[in-house]
Amino acid sequence: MSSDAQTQPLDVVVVGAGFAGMYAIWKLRQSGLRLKVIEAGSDVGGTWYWNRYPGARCDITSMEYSYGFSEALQQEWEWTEIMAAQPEILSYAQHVAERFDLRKDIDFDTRVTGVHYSDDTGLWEITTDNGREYQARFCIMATGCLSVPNTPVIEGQETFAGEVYHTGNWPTEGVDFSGKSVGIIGTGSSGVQSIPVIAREARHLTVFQRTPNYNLPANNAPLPDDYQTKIKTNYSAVREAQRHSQIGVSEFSRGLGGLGSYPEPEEEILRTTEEERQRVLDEEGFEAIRRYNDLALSPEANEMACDMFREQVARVVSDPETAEGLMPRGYPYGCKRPVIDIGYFETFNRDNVTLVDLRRGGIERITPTGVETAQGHFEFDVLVYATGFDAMTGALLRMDIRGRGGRSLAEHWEHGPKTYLGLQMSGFPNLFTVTGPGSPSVLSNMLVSIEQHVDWISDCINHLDQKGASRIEPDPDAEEAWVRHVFEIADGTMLTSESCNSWYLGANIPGKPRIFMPYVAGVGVYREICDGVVADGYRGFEISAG
Ligand code: NA7
Repeated sequence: MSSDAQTQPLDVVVVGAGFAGMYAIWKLRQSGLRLKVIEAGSDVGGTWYWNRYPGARCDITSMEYSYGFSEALQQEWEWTEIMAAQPEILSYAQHVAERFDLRKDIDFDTRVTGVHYSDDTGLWEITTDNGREYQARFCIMATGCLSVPNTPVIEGQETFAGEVYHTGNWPTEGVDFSGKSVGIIGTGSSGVQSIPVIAREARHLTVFQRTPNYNLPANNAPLPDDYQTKIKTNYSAVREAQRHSQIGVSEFSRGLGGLGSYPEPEEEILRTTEEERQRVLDEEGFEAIRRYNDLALSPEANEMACDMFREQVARVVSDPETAEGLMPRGYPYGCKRPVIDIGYFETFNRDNVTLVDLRRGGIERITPTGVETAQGHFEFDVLVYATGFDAMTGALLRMDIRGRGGRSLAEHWEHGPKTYLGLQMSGFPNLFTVTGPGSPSVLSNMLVSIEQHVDWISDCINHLDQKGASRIEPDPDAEEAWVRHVFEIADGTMLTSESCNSWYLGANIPGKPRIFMPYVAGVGVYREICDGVVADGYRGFEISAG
């Protein structure tokens, strides 16, 4: 039992000191709550603490992917690029921790193992891997959506004799690839960002690709002065616009680059001629694919745009076989989170880069010296897994979370995650999830969704305390109805397309229920729903004393 907890239970335990946990400290302190944040890493930053792989970068403009809770903070911090790279985002997190003296409320190097609700005391009992224990009235899971790296089980992987890394758990001291040959498995965002950088450093790079992506160019650049001035002059309007937008990015960044800032598509591809499409490809290259507005609803339109994309790959990549290998096929553009890249396709024109298109014969085993595929054996000194995450539910399910009557979250989520508003689960009183499944979460600018959730949770705790109530949890019917609603509005869109194996669906993890997890209606609509629930006296929640 932590010394604090022995004498008196805490008001709140927060698990995780990424952007969500950090903001929770600032916010809950305003109400004078006694809290502790428990963090497995040695410092703040969450995703940006662990994902230090070369080339790691945000895919949303940093002026918008940043906290909006403090006018002084947003005025004083200077971003250097449109979309900041990982070191700069981590420095920002560290600056915030110092500026608001957050670290004094965080226990670092401590991984939570058990989170059990006591029916007797009505408190949450939290156990950790270093023996520290905590008790609290409320528990907030700020555990991140992409925080449990997925390393696929491949025969023989333990026999590999060289160095092994995972992009999602990169060594703090970095990795020196110079003079080494490297094999990388995975071409999602992490692979696509790191491959050009590793290729420049390593003697040779072999890329094992199972599914190519419809990547878009990042268009990153040093932060334009006039853009910075425009945002800083209008920051409160920018933040307000974010809160009522689709993905949490305001129109102030329109046209700049990054997710959510692309200009509105205005043309229907189905109305264009082959000649026009060729001209657009000449002018816009890979970006041509995002000028059309009929791709989401018409499979025919989508396929036409995909044809343009494939043609552009053939234009950029000199070797025809490699170009063919890099062409995505058989699933629509837009069903996965778009991957944005800096010089990815051009990298395959380098003499020291080899593409292994696993669609022509998959990985059979890992050997002491490389990877055996149906196409032959490939040797290298260093193996990098860029194989993604057990997204959205992974971090919660790897802790032993037990609610009323000792019922585990794993049981509650046996057939997929069930939440009310992505904020709470029935049977788990006073346990909250930040950006949990069933909320816009990974479909949005996370900073905007994090602030909304933490504000909502903080208001909820204050409401209970003011009423003299001690417990809140969702009504099972409200939870069921919300799960159905989340499913219904995603159903029929490309996001749930049969041919799409995205991590939004849990399809990247063998055995994980195939359920579309985030809420697609947008952060503005979702915020209104959450506020409406509160205005209706916490409709769908059961609040009780005792
Ligand atoms: P992703 O997007 O899940 O990508 C993982 C990649 O690893 C993807 O190309 C997978 O191929 C590949 N993969 C996974 N398992 C295997 C095996 N067994 N063999 C070969 N290839 C495999 O994760 P990222 O880390 O790149 O990005 C996650 C998010 O982080 C991203 O969307 C941004 O929001 C930031 P597949 O496509 O499954 O065929």
